[in-house]
Amino acid sequence: MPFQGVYAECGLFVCLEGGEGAGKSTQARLLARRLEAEGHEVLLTREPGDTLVGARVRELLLDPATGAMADRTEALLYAADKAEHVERVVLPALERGAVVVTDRYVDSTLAYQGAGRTLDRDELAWVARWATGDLRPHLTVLLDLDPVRGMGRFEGRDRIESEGADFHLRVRQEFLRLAAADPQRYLVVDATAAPDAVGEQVWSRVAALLPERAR
Ligand code: Z5A
Repeated sequence: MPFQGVYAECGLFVCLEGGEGAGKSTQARLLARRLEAEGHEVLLTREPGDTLVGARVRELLLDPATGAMADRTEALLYAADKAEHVERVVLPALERGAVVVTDRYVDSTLAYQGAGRTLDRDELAWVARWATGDLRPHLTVLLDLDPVRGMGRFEGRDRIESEGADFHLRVRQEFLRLAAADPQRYLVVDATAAPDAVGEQVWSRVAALLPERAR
């Protein structure tokens, strides 16, 4: 069954995507602060792990102690986290008219489990769409950064960060491919710029969506 994409009728759903160290959490916080200062109700959230079930799934997925896991198991665990996240956190906030800012969403699955693990793109998209009821962000901000540079921004490696350079290059290319396929729903930002400069670009695009979506 093909999915068409569901866009919430109230609230505004914004997603930040990108590789490791691209600055997603930094930008999500900056955006949330600015939205709150403008008087909007904001829900700042992330995948995986922002529900009780999701927190346990996150531990399984990212703890190096988990060791090897079949690629399909990994994909299904991320999908389970998404199902819980959308139903319990994202949708209720959108229904209240809030602005939901999520640090990662479905594109991360297409990039990491699809391009990274080389699972079939269409099958994976189907699973992720099914898990989320095909709820799509009004805007996805892709913070684009060379993975070598991103990795250099922090210490310590989880299960996925420990993958090789080729894996992370494929992930970057898939994010860029997804953004290029739907420019109206994406903003691609060069994440080598200073955080405030990146934040300004994000803000000008999000602000343009606010009057129609979440006032
Ligand atoms: N994953 C998946 O495979 N499939 C899925 O469906 C989903 C996720 C949803 C989650 O990891 C992992 O799960 C992730 C993808 C996978 N794995 N990998 N690899 P996570 O939640 O632990 O972390 P992350 O999402 O990868 O984010 P991160 O690596 O922690 O980085 P970030 O949020 O993009 O960056 P940050 O924390 O804002 O900044 C990192 C550092 O850079 C920090 O010191 C900042 O001060 C600095 N920074 C930030 N912005 C800048 C700029 N502009 N210039 C210079 N320095 C900066």
